Amino acid sequence: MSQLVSLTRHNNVAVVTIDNPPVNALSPGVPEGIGEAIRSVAQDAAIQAVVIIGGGKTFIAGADIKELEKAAAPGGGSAGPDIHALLQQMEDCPKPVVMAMHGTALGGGLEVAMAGHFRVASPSAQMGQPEVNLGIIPGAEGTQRLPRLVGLAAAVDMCVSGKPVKAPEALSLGLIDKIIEGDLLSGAVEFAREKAGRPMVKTRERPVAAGDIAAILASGRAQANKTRRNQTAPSKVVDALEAAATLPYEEGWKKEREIMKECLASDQARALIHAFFAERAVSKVADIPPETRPYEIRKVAIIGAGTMGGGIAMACANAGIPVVLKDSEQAGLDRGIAAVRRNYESSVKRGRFSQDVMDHRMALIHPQLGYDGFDDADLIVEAVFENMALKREIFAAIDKIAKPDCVLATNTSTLDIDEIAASTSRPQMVTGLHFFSPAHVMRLVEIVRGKASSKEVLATALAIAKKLGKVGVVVGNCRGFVGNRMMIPYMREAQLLAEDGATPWQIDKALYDFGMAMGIFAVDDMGGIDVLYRVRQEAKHLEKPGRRQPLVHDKLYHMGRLGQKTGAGWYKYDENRQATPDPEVEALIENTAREAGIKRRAISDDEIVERCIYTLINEGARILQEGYAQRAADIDVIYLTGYGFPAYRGGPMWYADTIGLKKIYDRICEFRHTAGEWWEPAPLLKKLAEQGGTFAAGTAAGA
Ligand code: T1G
Repeated sequence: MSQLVSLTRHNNVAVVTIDNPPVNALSPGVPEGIGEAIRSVAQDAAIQAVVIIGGGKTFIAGADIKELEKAAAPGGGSAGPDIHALLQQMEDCPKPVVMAMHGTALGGGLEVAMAGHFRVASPSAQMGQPEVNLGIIPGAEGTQRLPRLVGLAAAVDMCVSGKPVKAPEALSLGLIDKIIEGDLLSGAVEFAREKAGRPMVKTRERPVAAGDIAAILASGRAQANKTRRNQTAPSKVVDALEAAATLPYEEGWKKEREIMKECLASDQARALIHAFFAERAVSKVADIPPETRPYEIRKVAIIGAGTMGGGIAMACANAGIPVVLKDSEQAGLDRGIAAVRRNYESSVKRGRFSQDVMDHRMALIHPQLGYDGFDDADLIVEAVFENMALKREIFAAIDKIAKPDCVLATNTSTLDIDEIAASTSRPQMVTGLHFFSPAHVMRLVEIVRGKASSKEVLATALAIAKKLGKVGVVVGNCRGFVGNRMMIPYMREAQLLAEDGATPWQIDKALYDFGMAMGIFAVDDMGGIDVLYRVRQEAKHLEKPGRRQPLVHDKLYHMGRLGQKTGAGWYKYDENRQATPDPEVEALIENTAREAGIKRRAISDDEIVERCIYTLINEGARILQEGYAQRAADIDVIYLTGYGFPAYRGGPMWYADTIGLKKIYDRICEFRHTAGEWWEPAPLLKKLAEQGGTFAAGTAAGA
C-alpha cells in the first residue's frame, strides 16, 4: 500500500486505514491506495469483509482543497479530482465494505462512505456535503447517492445548507446503519464480520425516495436564494439533485460532473477557496516561529461590564474559561450581567443549547466591583469607554496587581496601543485584542501588535482567539488598526455620495445588492451616530486642511438623531427597530448640499459600488504598503469575518485582483479628477497596476 493507506487483517476482516494528516483529505495517492487495497481484498479468499477507517482525528474530510484550488485556476477547465472508478470499485466489491466514520466525514469523505455497502460511526461523528461553502457542489456523486440513502428532501437540505449532521440524526435519516459506542475500529470489525455473506445493496441501485419532486426542488431553490444570496452553487446543487431524482444513475452522475465543472470555473469558487485558506493562514505570522510557546490561559479577568466586556465574558465562558467581570459601579455590573443572562436565555429559547449549559456558563462568570482575583488571572482584558486617560489609569493599576506572566490586553477599537502600554512597567506583556460587537458572536479579533508586544504574548493572543472559536488577525498599531481604518474613508465616501445626489437608501441597497451584509448607513445607525461622531472628533486634529468633509453627519448628531437607539438616525425606526427611509433626512441632505454649493446629480448604482468598494481597496493598499497588515489575504479575512463583506467575492483585496488592478487604478484616477483629493491612488496600487501585478502575488513577493 502507499504510506497514505495501509491494509491490515483482523482474522477474516480486512481494515483499510487512511493516514493523510491532518484531515485525511483525498490527496493524490489516497484514492489510489484505497483502490489497491480493495483490489487485494477482493482477491483474498481469507477475507470476508472490509472496514475503511481514518487514522488520527477524523475520517476523510473531503477532497484535497489544494488540488481543487489548482483545478479552479483560470483555464483549469476540469471538474476536479475524479474518483468515479474508485466509487464503482468499492460498490462492486463482492465482499461487504463497511465505512467507519469519526470526526468529520465531509464532501468527498462522505461521498466515499456512501459508496460503501454499510456505514457506522462514533457518536460524535459529523457528516455532510459542505461544498457550497467553497462555491462548488459535491463532485464525487454525492448528489446522486445521498438522496438514495436519506431521501430527496433531506439531501436537498444538506447540500444547499452545507451543514453537517451529527451521528444520531444520520442514523435516523438512514445515512448510517449503526452508531458504535466505545472503540470504533473493533465495533466496525465486528459489524463487518456479521455482514459477511449476507445480502448487500449497492447505493447506486437504490431508488430515490422522492415524494413530490417538484415541490421539494422548488423549496430547495427557495432555500438557496434566501440563505445564499447572490451565490450560484447552492441553486446548481439542486439541479444536480434533480438529476438524481429524474435520470438513471449513469446519466445523473455525469450531469453532476458537468455542473461541478461549471462551478469550479467560477469566480465565486476561486474566491471561496481563497477565503478558506486565507482564514487558516492568518495564524502564521512571519516573525513568530510556530514553536513559540503561548502562555496558558486558565482564568480571564475583564474590566468593564458594558456591551463589549459582557460579550467577551460570554465568549470566554462559552469556551469553558472562568471569568471575573469587573465594573466600577454596581449598576453597570448589574446591567452587564442582565444582558449576559438575556443573551443566554434567548439562545436556550431558540434551542441553541440547554438550560444546564446556560447555568454552567453563567456560573463561570463572576461579577465584582474590585480587583480581587486579578492577581492570578492569566489574561486581563480592558473593555472600558474609549478614553485614553481612563485606559492609562487602568493599565497602571493592573500593572501593580497582575502576575508577571499575565497578558494585559485592551479592547480599544482605535486608540494607540503603545501609549496604553507605556503606562505599565511591562509593555512587552501588552497587546490589543479588538473584539467586534457582539463579541460572543462575531468571529474576528484584531490582535493589535504594540512596538514592545512580545512574541509569546502575540502567540498567546492567537491561541486564545482560536480557543474562543474566533479568527485572530495580527495587525499593526495605526489609527483604526486595519478594519476601522478602512471603514472611515468607506463611510466618508458614502456620505459624500449622498451629498452628491444618491440617497442613503439607494447607497445602502447598492451595497447590499453587491453582497455586503448591511448598507453602511444602516451600519452607522446600528452602531450609533454618536460613536462615529466621537471617533471623528478625536481625529479632527489629523484632518487634512482644505479636504472636503461630509456635512450631514454632524447635523444628525446635533439633532439627537443617533440611530436605532434614539428611533431615528439616517433612517427612522419603528418600535421593532424596522428602518424606513426618512424624507426629513433627504430634505436635510438636499438643503445642506445646496447651502454648500454642491451640484447634485443622479448617481448610478455602479458608481456607488465603485466609489465605496474602491475606497476600501485603496486604503487597504496603503495599509499593506505601510506594513500594518502582513498580507492582502489578512485584510480579506478581516473584512469577511468582521465587516460583512461577501465571502463569494473573496474580500476587498481579492476582489480587486479579480476586477484587475489596472482597471481599478484607472477608475480611481478618474475619481481623483471628478471627486477630489481623497482619491489619491495608493502608491502600491499604482505600482502593481503598472506591473500588471496582483495584491495576492505582489505582497507575497513583498512588493
Ligand atoms: N483539503 C486540504 N487541506 C485541508 C482540508 C481539505 N479538505 N481541510 C482542512 N485542511 C487543512 C487546513 O487548511 C489546515 O491546514 C488544517 O487542515 C487544519 O484545518 C470531491 C470536491 C475538517 C472541520 O470542505 O471544514 O470534498 O493551516 O484548521 O478546525 O465532492 O478543516 O494547518 O496548514 O480547519 O480541526 C469538502 C474543509 C472539500 C472540509 C477540521 N471538505 N475542512 O477543522 O482544522 S470539497 C471540506 C474543514 C470536496 C468532493 C468535493 C475543517 C475540518 P494548516 P482546520 P479544524
